[in-house]
Amino acid sequence: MIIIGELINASRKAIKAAIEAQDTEAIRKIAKDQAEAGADYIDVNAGIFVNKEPEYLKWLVRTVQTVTDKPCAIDSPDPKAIEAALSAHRGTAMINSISLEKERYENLMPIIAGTEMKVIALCMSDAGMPQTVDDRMKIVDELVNGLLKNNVKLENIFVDPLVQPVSVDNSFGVAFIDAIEKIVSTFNGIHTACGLSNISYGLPARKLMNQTFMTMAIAKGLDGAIINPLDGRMMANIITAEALAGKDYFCSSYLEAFRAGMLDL
Ligand code: THG
Repeated sequence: MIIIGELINASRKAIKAAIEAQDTEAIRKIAKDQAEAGADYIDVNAGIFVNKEPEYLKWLVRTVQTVTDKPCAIDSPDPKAIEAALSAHRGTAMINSISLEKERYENLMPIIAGTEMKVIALCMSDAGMPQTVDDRMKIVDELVNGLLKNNVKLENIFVDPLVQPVSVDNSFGVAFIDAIEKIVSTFNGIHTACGLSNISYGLPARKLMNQTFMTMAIAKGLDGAIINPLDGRMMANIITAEALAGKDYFCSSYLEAFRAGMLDL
């Protein structure tokens, strides 16, 4: 599982305050904690700052990269903010995300075309959020083929079928899971990703629901996720589900995690 640490997101109060105060130490600590807990990418999101998003996103990238070599997932719908953040980024970043929304697609594609960057392809179009598996697959086909035509390698694409709250419609969990299954069987070698915690929005005991949903999604082929890597139970769940799904040769990661004390919860 490719883990994208979600904690540096300005929609969280502590992060908003740290960005406003330009508190380098606070950001460094959260970046380091997530990297040490197993994050492969550090998501950075300053989306609540309307005019200052490019400046703040660039500052976040700089600050994160003073404490870890893990690349950033640059989380913004705005190509200008993404470009600003990329100008400060060392190594191969992940773009979070391109979508089929016309303006976003047209402005972001030239930035990504022909590069080795990783890119999350979010299942969203100008028609809004998809609901069924078919809605999602129409968007995925167009988006993935567009990226391939622009010389983005299949293995650098992470399709995000968009998790929506099961409290809103009880079919949303299954629609997402079925979309994962369809995406990995249609495009051999592609990756998938999602902001998983949306599933439990509006319900209690969210951590439990997020962990259980993760297990179900791994069974269908999910191999990337934007999560809180400091949630030890979530990390233990991922390691266990991957072993059970046949993704862990000789259960070696499972055994290693056990020896490291990560499974004694
Ligand atoms: N897909 C993609 N990118 C995404 C999302 C997605 N980026 C943003 C989001 N969704 C995933 N990131 C987060 C980051 C933080 C939190 C949730 C999702 C979070 N939420 C707390 C909660 O939900 O209770 C509240 C905030 C707080 O702690 O104060 O922490 O779907 N491609």
